[in-house]
Amino acid sequence: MNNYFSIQDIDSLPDWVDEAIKIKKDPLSGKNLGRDKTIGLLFFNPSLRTRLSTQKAALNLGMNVIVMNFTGEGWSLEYGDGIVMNQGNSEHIKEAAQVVSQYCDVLGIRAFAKLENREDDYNEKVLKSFIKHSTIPVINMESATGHPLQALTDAITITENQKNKKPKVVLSWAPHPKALPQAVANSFVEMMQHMDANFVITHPVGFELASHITKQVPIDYNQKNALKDADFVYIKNWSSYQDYGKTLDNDLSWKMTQEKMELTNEAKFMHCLPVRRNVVVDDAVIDSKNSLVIEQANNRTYAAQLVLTKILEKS
Ligand code: SN0
Repeated sequence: MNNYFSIQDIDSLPDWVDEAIKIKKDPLSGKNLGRDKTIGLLFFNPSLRTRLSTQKAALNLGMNVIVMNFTGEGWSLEYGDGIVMNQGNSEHIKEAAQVVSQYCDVLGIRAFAKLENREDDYNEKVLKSFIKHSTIPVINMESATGHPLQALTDAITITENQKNKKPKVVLSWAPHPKALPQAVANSFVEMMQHMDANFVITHPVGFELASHITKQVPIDYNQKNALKDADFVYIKNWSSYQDYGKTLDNDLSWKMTQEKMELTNEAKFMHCLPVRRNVVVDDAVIDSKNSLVIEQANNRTYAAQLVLTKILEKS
């Protein structure tokens, strides 16, 4: 595998999940694979889990890690071709990507959606430019439209916790004080289409995700109806795709409560974190025995380690 840009880069999901679970049982089994190799992690946005779990994964493989927060510390980058650079941006992606490629063997990039212009975000300017101009493999650590490391983590976590062969999985929108990207929801939706699951999305009217991502997945605008008999409930806020980047009416009645969880088949509660307690989900739910959020965060290391293993084995 050259790059891990989206979940389409996974050639066989069942094999990948099995391999990640094996790595989890013996995380130091590949401790020489990355010896004398360096991973560079570039962040254009904040991070806790992605940053530390990817570092941890690299360390488990014997790699060296260098991390840079680009916003405020790196030169502001220009991406346009043939631009006269007499405005604010100091450095072109062409040089930046080639220079970083000389210092590192693998590159991780986080660059969230700006939520200003849908076409710009969905063209994945930042990630695709790094992939185009780097000479080393690039890993998506949440781009404008996807978070494939999180989705791989979620596939691992569901597999580990499922009690029946074809679980019912519900992705439910939740309210949030800020406009958030669609990235986590997009990759989760794509991932569930590759799993043997009875998958339903529920959200208020106006929060439809891109149809090229949701495809045939059923959408139920009635949250309580969707939650019936669910085995896994994945909660996530996203801003509108149609009215791009807007939060519309931000209906607080969509918060996940214990009362709603009682409609489910004792469902496991999932969220990628960070989460706004008592806005997105009540304390009673996230603190319950059915909450998988801490386990999910733990699995981030093994998802990243698997991706790095695949890249190192190829290079
Ligand atoms: C990001 C998102 O894409 O939704 C990252 C999730 C892994 N989440 C946020 O930006 C939350 C910020 C907040 O203030 O709650």
